[in-house]
Amino acid sequence: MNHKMSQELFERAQQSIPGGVNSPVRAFKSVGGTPVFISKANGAYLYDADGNKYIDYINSWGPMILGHAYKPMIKAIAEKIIDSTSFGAPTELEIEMAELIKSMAPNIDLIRMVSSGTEACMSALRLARGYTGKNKFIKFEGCYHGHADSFLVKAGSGVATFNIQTVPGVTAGVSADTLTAPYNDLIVVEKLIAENKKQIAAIIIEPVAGNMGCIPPLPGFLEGLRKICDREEIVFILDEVMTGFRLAAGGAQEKLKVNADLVTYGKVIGGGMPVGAFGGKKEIMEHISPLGNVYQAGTLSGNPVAMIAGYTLLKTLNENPSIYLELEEKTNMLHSGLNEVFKTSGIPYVINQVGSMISIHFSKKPVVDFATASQSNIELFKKFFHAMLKRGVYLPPSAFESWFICYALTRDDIDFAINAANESLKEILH
Ligand code: HOZ
Repeated sequence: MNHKMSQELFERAQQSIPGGVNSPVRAFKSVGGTPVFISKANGAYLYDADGNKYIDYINSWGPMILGHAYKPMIKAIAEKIIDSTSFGAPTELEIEMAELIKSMAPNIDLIRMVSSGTEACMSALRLARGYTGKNKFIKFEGCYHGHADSFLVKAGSGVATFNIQTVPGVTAGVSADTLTAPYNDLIVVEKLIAENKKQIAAIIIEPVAGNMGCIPPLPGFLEGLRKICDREEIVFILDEVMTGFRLAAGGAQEKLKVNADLVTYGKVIGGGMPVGAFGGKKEIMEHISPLGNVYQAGTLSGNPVAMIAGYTLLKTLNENPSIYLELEEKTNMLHSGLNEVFKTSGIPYVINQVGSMISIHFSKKPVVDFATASQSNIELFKKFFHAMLKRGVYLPPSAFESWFICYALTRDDIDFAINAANESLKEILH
């Protein structure tokens, strides 16, 4: 596969963009080599600047649930954009969007649109603090809730990928209010609560972790957190930036039967446009400005082009529940195919999957938290990543990211990836 144009573009990009990219993980720094520069995508396929075709197992880190350039969405955007790209004033479409989300997801009485998952989580945390009058919060090691200062403690995604222990620029004062526990560990959570009695405003969690590879919650874990939050008057925030509308129409809340006080959404609700949202119980949400004094705002919030993109995607998902069955079926097929291939290789591996989120860790032990994810063989992952890429399978360029399956993926595409994995392993083990 020729990557001449991507190499030239990467050289050029580095002259004017830090590290040549606008978000760190995509730089390929942790896997080595040159990032492929994408020129277009359609359905399950990506095309790079050199004309190479890939089957996409990232899907823009989640939002392309139906695949790229979903035709009704593109048409709706084209029709909407004629009427201007932004008003900074309310529109009827925002109400329709809010009503649609409320009809799909549980526990959303009120919802506020923002422009990214980072903004959504940052605002939800501020709201939890404003509502409870408490400052500290608990997050889980290896979970990533965007790049607001408070969340960059023991964070997953790029922070884990680049093994950044302390993020310069985040003050010790801010970090002191961020308490961390291992994912799936209720005992440590109880300990933190006992040590910080009546000081904890919120517990925030990815209900299925997707920023240290894919890590499912163990049975009883989310339910345990819910009980603790009720007992201690702590706001339970589910970060559904990845899982929302992906695992089910009602996201992880529906799929895993867990109730949140506040929920954050991101890229999915914009169909890949820059959108985020936070919503939840009226009693808490009515503290947000202009109803209450917890201030939060944005000119691009509820942007009409972003709204029509997200609305079209969510409406399709809402009206076609069979999409979720098929997404899961396809992911199960990939899972069992990869299992067969890896089983015979003798390489220690763990495949974690929930619905259409899946990942492989090269590990002997079950991967249940950040410590076990970090103990996996990262060198092997790098080799596997490049061997797959050169065969036309585009995986996340980090062992600390989930793969996302899209509906446009055909059974042939899945077979292709399984065969590519087989050949890749042979190459690596040669
Ligand atoms: N942090 C993002 C996924 N967890 C990756 C962002 C990107 O490079 O687009």
